[in-house]
Amino acid sequence: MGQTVLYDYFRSSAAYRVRIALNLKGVDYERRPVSLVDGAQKSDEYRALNPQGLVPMLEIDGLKLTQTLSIMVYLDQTRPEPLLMPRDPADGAHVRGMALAIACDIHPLNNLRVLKYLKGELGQEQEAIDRWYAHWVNEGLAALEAIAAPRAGAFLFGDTPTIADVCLVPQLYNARRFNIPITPYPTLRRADETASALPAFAAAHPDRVAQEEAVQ
Ligand SMILES: N[C@@H](CCC(=O)N[C@@H](CS)C(=O)NCC(=O)O)C(=O)O
Repeated sequence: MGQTVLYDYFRSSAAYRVRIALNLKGVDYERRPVSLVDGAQKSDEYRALNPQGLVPMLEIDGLKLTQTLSIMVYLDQTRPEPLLMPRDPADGAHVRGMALAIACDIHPLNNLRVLKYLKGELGQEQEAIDRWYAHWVNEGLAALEAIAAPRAGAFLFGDTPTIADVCLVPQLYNARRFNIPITPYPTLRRADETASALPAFAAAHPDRVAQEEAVQ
């Protein structure tokens, strides 16, 4: 079947999700860094692997997979231990809804290419871009807090990690990098703290990955 290879960038929150998921599933993988600051994601070589020019891209079981949510569904279907999406249809829909609120409604508005477009093509000042970022993150996190709170445990749903936590931790890492206060979101903070303490999450943290890259 060949080796599992993750085309990755240490600070990419989407790639961070897949690092966490692979760690939770105990899948050994090799990282191939794709430098987003150097624009390597737009190279012909990388676009031949992922025509969207986005990281991550995962080679696993002889397949080339893109889109983090699709990758996590595949991992759950092929490696069900531990399950990251509850089998119960209602619980599963709730968990996927939270993951999608992050992956489809918060993250894309604040992606590198969007911020660069605001600055370059639309000529916006950094202050306006920072306001854009803060606005969409805060609106999204406030809604997620309200959705999660009634059914949360130590994690966003119950007491084991799900794809909702796998999406949350990188999104909050990103929010902190942009100096967004996360104090108004106690349920999200609790889940973030619980999940971040797990070795699978800790090993996927951008600082750890950067350290490992530096010693290679
Ligand atoms: N929906 C995609 C999002 C992937 C994505 O947006 N990746 C970002 C990094 S977090 C990227 O490659 N950005 C490059 C760019 O904006 O040029 C997924 O879940 O895989």
